[in-house]
Order: sequence, then C-alpha cells, then structure tokens
Amino acid sequence: MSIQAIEGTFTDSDGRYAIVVGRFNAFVVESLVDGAVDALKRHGVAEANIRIIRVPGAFEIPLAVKKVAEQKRDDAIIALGAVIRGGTPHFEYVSAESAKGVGQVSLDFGIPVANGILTVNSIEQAIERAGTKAGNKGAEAALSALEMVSLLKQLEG
Ligand code: INI
Repeated sequence: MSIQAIEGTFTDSDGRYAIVVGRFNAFVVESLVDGAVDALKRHGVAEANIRIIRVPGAFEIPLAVKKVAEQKRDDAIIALGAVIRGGTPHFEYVSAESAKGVGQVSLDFGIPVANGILTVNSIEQAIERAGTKAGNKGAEAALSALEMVSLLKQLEG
C-alpha cells in the first residue's frame, strides 16, 4: 500500500484574497503589500479577486480580519504589518495580540489567515524582511495563503 500525500499547490488561481494591512511603519509595510500582490498576480490571481483593507496598526489587524472572515467573501486572508521593537515597550503587547488574534480567527472561521506581520527588533531587520536580504515576508505570506486554499479544497472536496 502506498502512502497518500496531500498538499496544496500554487496553480489554483480561482480564489479570492483579502489583504489586511496595518499602516504603522508604512515604509516597510507597503513593500510587504507589493510583495504579496505581486506573488498572487504572478500565480494567476486576477486583480478583481484581490482586495486590500487598511487599519491603523498591527493591534487592529485581528478585528478587521474577523470582519472579513464573517463576510465569507474571500478564500483566504493575508495579514500584513510590521511591529518593530525599537524603543517601544508596547512591542510585546502589540506583537503577541496580533499574532494570537489572527490565529484565533483562522481556527474560529476555518479560513486560512496567513501571518505576514513582521515582529523584529530593529528597522534594519524589518527592511531585510521586506524585499531585501531576507526576502519579502509579504510574498511568502501570499504563497502560504495560495497553498492553504488549494489544500483546503482537497480536504473539503
Ligand atoms: N503598531 C504596529 O503595527 N507596529 C508597531 O511597531 C507599533 N508600535 O511599536 O507601537 C504599533 N503600535 C500601534 C498599535 O498597533 C495600535 O494601532 C495602537 O496601539 C492603537 O490601538
């Protein structure tokens, strides 16, 4: 008997995607948005099937993700933001709440929510992950969303 392997592909371009963006640290975050949109489009997703919802900061992302999930319009949600430790003691709180919140919505609603919210120590680390040395985490989150949409179709179909 052979082992059955089930995994998502990147070739299923029919899905609808919502990108929820925390505007805080916009100079980094906009590169994540560009990376995510580029990855979706290069995998065949039409612009008409992509929408972008903006909120003030990472702390607000989970609520917007929840509202989007409630609409049942999209096949996956991509959460993008940048929480940078720098000098702010706010960091731990904002980073923990945003990660926990988006994960919670994913499980509660059974919809893939890709976590592309950077949590880094410095602006330099953020820039590295937004399209320079360490790739583009927005693009990576979009690929994870594409893969999960394809996987869920197989598991549910
Ligand atoms: N929001 C971020 O997205 N990134 C941060 O680095 C950040 N810091 O450091 O404070 C941040 N704070 C704002 C927060 O997300 C909320 O918008 C704010 O607290 C109002 O609710």
